Amino acid sequence: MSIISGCGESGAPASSETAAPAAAAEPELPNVEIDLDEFVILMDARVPAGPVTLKLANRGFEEHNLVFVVVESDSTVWASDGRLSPGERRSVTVDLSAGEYRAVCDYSDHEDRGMIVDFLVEENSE
Ligand SMILES: [Cu+2]
Repeated sequence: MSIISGCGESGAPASSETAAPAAAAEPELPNVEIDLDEFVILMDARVPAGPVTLKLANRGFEEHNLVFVVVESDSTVWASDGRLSPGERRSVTVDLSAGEYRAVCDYSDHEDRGMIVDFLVEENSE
């Protein structure tokens, strides 16, 4: 996230006008887009640690699900609520700690067909 300070405008130092909305309701979470298709999972290789909103989309013509597995322990930390129908979209909030993960569609033989991808969850260094 970039913080833009208007430089050289009025000479007055920009007071720390953060992006906090007037009503400090729910903070906007980073979006992580994940497309499911035959037979591939398309997503960024890096995901920020902490709460994020997964934007799931089944772009295929078969049903697909999604499971997150911690690579080191081979333990499932998150799974979609059942399968997504063809064309279905979902927004889901997850909270992942830093580490190496694997995203898998374990429906039918989809994993063997290629619906498996590793990704890294990392703390924001900013
Ligand atoms: Cu699948």
